[in-house]
Amino acid sequence: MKRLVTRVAAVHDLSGFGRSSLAVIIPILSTMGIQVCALPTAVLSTHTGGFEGYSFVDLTDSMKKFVTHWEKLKIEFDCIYSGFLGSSLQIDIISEVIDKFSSNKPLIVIDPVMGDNGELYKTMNQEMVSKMKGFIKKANIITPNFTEAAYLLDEKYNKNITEKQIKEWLVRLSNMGAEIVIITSVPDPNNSKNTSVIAYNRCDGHFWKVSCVYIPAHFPGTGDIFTSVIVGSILQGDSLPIALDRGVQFITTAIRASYGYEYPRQEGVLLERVLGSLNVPVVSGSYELID
Ligand code: PXL
Repeated sequence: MKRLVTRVAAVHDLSGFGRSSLAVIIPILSTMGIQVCALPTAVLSTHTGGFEGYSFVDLTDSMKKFVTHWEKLKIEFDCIYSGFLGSSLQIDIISEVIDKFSSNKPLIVIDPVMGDNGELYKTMNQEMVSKMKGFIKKANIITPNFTEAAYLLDEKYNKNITEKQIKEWLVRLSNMGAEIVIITSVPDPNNSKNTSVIAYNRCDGHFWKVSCVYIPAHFPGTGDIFTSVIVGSILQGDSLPIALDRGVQFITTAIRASYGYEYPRQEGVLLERVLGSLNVPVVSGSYELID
């Protein structure tokens, strides 16, 4: 029987407070008309970006049982989307999930969440980095930020990177497996305040760039928000440059709706105020082809 609604298996943590991971992925994809089936990797009281003394429950053992049940139910997914992992052991479990649920060829999206601003997150380590290098082979699309791209390639985090070098990084990352590589938070060597999202599609050899307007605030969870919009957009049938545009536009809208207010940044962007804009038709694109 044909499914009525596109379905995604979302393999991420659930952080109770602070808007990141499943707390943003579920509302974004639901708003985009996509069913989210959560396979939680860990449950935390808050995300780890800026809160002290958080409680962390690793769900590595439970994940196997969840997957066994899903197999018995013969659930099919149109996409398997993974992000923040509770332990490097979970990479083996998710690799198995991908193999077991691959008969209908779901889109595999891996966001190799490991760090930001040149550093690894508190719960990550070098073992995670080396296992992640193997794990991304399984993906059709990967969405590392600039820091994660550097770790995956054993390159230095150097903000003076040229467009030629970043294209080389994209091709090298794609040669590790995924047809589409999207690097976020790429520094602009001509303007230290600006960043861009740069992507490569190995199938047609095109490179795409979307420049991001500088907004003087950093909010955790924005990587999860961006990749969720990319996943939703591609599953709705958008082209890669349109998906990139929608991701950047949404994150910009969300940050603009938030940064004028005085509140602790670690609570994340005021997602609830902007979710509705996901259903506004895309009017004009700002993407560039940079072949
Ligand atoms: O947004 C990435 C992310 C996801 N999950 C947890 C995190 C972070 C980033 O800090 O701490 C638990």
